[in-house]
Amino acid sequence: MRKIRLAAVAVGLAVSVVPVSSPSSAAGTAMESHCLTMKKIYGQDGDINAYADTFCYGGEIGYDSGDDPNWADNSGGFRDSAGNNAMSVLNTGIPGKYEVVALYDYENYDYAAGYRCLGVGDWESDLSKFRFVDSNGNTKGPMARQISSHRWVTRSACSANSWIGL
Ligand SMILES: [Ca+2]
Ligand SMILES: [Ca+2]
Repeated sequence: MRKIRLAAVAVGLAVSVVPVSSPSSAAGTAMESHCLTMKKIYGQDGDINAYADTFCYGGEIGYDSGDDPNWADNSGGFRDSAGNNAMSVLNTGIPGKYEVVALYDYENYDYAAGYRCLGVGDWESDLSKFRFVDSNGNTKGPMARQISSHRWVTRSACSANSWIGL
């Protein structure tokens, strides 16, 4: 996957000089567009991606087309310091295959401790705006630097107030 990504980055840089129209005029558009830029570079590669800083900056702390029950262990797409460290997330999943990803405060996909869902092609540029919710829709702890596991799920596994992302 890494090799494919590096090739894609080169393509992305090559086309980045082409002017593109932007639908947004709000302040902070340039910052916000960085997640969109990363999304275009990755394409639909089947991954959930997470970053150490807001707006998909600060280096990618991990990416995974599978599930990872512990972002702080030594296996899977998220390891070691990735645990409790994400400030922004980007879902470059594949429609019909890897679509919705659930992000959890605790390890091992613990809905009771709190989770949030991110749809395919969506991103959330600032997790400090959100708190986790539990299976009953109750508000739980803050999301910023607290994601500890993730799993690909069906839309029906996500309550109406659990969605994040643009
Ligand atoms: Ca892991
Ligand atoms: Ca956590």
